Amino acid sequence: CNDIKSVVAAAIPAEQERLRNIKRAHGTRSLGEVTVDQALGGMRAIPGMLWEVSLLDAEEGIRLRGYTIAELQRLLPTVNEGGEPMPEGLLWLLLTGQIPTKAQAEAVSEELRRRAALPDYVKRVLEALPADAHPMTQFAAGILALQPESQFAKAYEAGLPKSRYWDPVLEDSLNLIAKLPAIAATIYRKAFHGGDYIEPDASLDWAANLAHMMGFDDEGCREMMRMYLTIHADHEGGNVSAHATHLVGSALSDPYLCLAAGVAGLAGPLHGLANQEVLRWMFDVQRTLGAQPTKEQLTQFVWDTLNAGKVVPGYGHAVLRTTDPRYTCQREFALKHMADYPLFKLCSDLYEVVPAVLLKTGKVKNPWPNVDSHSGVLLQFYGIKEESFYTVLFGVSRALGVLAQGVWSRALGFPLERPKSLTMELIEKKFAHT
Ligand code: NMX
Ligand code: MLT
Repeated sequence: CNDIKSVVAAAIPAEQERLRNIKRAHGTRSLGEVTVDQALGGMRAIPGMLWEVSLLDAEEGIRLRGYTIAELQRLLPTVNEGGEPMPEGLLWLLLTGQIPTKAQAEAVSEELRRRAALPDYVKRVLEALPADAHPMTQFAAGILALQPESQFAKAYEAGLPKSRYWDPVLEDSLNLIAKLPAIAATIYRKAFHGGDYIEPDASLDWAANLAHMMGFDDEGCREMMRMYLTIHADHEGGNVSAHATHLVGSALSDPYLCLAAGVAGLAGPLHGLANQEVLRWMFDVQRTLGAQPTKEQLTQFVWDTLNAGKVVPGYGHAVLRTTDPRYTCQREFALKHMADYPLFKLCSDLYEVVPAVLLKTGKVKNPWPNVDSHSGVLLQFYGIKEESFYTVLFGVSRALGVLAQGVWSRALGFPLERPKSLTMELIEKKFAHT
């Protein structure tokens, strides 16, 4: 069957039964204790929610529905033989739990093309914003402006029973994912090409159409975009964008409201905006040290950044304790397609220099590069030069993971999320006599 909705519908009853069994058999068991340090320290490693579509291991990196990035590159359908995976195939996998056939991935492509048109009022909202508003502000506004389209919000108001929530949430999610390339491209063309918009091409897949509407029709750029939109899709549930989307969804806010919240979180410099920050920092390196800095000069530059009280963007991670496999995947792409590109050489040189410096600080838990450390190099190579736009591309991809999980959160009847907060006084009193 090539119809994604039917395949999801067929998978739901068994997963509901599985969750009931887990509750029945293990509901009262402990998943571990929570220390004061964890409560004060951003809740690191506290297991407090279910997230079915991906799982992160500190040493191995992300698995999406059980598959590593390298496995996905081998197993997901591609447009070109031996080429990069289609993000539509990943969406099928995230929603159904099964690796799709090429026909199934193409059916998702078709489904998204059918739903892709952007209402005129959304274009007008985007046009009303100042052209120099940050692209992430425009992206969040564009997503929010689409909210009147929500089928879930209408169905809920009309009294839809809880057992059917997942259906209009899936409809909303597919509609939203379908329209994100048009929102992103509208922002890009408005901000950087004076509002000279490009119509979608009905013969292209989701990622290639995004590149096309932005003004890039080179097949190399399309392949890069397919890879980029696949590898940024999900990073389990605790990262800021996923968690924000999930939290807002738990109040039964519709997918448009949820994704706008997630995207607002992605816009922070410690999260998705780091890809913009990396490029600016690398340009700063080039401006200060010239085109071919030595390793010694780079080392000093990293120390200068730290001594100025700033973070080295693109390095470190809240969970990972190794080089991010999404970094490695992009590095392999660069080695294949742009081995002699000077910015890639700088990126590689920094890989040799930064971890040792971060380790010497004695406080950074993970000195290795994350996904954002590399993505800008690829985008620059294909002519997408405006780094303030990079996080929008991250957001287009991240929608796949967080919205797919949103469908399952409703299908499995997840409750309102409402953890306990504390005050300093409460902690002081609790441990006063121990
Ligand atoms: N440069 C300088 N200092 C760092 C870095 C870095 N790249 N990474 C961690 N530290 C510091 C951190 O600020 C903290 O300092 P302090 O105690 O003075 O507050 C200390 O090292 C311990 O932090 P960790 O426990 O290692 O990291 P944490 O889990 O708190 O934060 C990040 C994780 C990702 C926020 C952090 O590594 C960072 O700020 N990295 C740079 C920004 C970045 O690349 N973000 C993108 C992450 C990926 N993404 O897309 O979201
Ligand atoms: C992500 O992709 O969300 C980032 O690597 C951040 C995280 O996992 O915390």
